[in-house]
Amino acid sequence: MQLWYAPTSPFARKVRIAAHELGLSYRIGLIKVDPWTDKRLRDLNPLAKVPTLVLDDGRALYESALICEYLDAHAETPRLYPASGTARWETLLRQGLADGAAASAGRLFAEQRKPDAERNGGMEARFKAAIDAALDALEQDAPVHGEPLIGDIATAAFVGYLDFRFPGTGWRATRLKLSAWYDVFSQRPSMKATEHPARI
Ligand SMILES: N[C@@H](CCC(=O)N[C@@H](CS)C(=O)NCC(=O)O)C(=O)O
Repeated sequence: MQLWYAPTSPFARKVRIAAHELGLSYRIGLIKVDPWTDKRLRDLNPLAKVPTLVLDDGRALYESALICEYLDAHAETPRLYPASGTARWETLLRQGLADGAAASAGRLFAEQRKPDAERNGGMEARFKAAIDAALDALEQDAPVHGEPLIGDIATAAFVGYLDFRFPGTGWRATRLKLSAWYDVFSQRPSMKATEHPARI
């Protein structure tokens, strides 16, 4: 399998963390691309987004949530998704929340890089509100330590992306449980092996 990825993408990182946790990293070759400029990506994925996973038979899968579920289903011991019941819906909801917040963070970063005259203050405020409210919700129902589920991995990818793109924003001050959880989680080999590059 090949994972087309960008080192700055929280969604690609989520997939890489999941692959690592499932013991599947060794089966996945990494193809680094810039999704905005690499023309080959759209032939694999009409949306031209990373992550895109190319299977050994040439079929391509996209959307990080789907790729993670595919990897889990093909792991020796699937374990990122509880089979049924509340635990399943809770972790899927947490994944949805963290993915949505990561998308808002990505859009905020892109907005803030525009020349001042092109920036949209209203949209920036909306992205910030989504990020803040998501952090509050994750603090209210902070992840617990143990074998990580997909919601925990998505949360770590989101928080890691915040630290990467918006260092020093002080989100931790009012989210002590989430912060303490992340400090431990970020020491896992899966997190160390997938760190975002030095700020670019
Ligand atoms: N919902 C998608 C989001 C993927 C995504 O937005 N990836 C960004 C990089 S972080 C991308 O490839 N953007 C290029 C584009 O939007 O054209 C997922 O979970 O995989």
